[in-house]
Amino acid sequence: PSSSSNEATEATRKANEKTENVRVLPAKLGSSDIVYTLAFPSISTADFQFDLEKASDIIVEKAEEFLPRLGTARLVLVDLSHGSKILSAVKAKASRKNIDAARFFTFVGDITKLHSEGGLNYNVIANAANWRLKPGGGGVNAAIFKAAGTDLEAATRTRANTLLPGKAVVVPLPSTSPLHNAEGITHVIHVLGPNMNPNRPNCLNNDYTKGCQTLREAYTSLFEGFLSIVQ
Ligand code: AR6
Repeated sequence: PSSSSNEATEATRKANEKTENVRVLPAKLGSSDIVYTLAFPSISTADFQFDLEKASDIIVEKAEEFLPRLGTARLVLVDLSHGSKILSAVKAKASRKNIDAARFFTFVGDITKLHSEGGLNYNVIANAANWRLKPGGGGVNAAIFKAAGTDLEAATRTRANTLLPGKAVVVPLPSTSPLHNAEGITHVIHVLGPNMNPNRPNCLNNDYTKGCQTLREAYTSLFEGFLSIVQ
């Protein structure tokens, strides 16, 4: 890497340390002990237009519920910018509830480059998918499929062709994928969240009773999937 990209990496790492209070643990404690780390985006809150306050409550509630079952494994909520409203809201609510900040924290960066550019050791990522589990479409889905290459499309197809709202599917990432090589990612968990955008399929027309229920189910499916990898 050029010296300018090294500087960028250092700057990103420092920015994360400063504004996001990240405590990055080594991924390897001993020769075989890995600190399993799931990096996940906020499901449904951008293209699917889900309310941020309600989503942040659900993320914190579900993280609190699953942490005791996850041993030393970590849950990391990721977004692209330091101005992210969902990261601020989750961070504030998690700290009010005294949740262990070494095992559940927020991190700023592109979810496909958190190791190479942010210095975070992670091995599993969640994708805010579409119901057809297709690449493209913008947002984090487009970024993950692009970075993972065709390996992810093929591996996804062997597991599922479609996904229902509230469900998740765990896809082992072949070691030939650039995401496996460059970032150390071994699994992608596709999650389909509730949709409040009238221009997307299955819009819930502002029905937040159903929407919150489906978002809770989505995080339950995601964290159960992560748990199955950790165990
Ligand atoms: N790294 C980290 N976070 C990201 C990245 C990235 N590269 N890109 C976006 N985010 P969205 P949704 C954040 O819209 O609302 C797709 O087209 C973003 O800021 O990706 O569940 C699918 O095909 C936000 O906080 O997902 C579906 O059709 C979060 O990721 C639909 O959008 C989720 O934003 C799903 O919509």
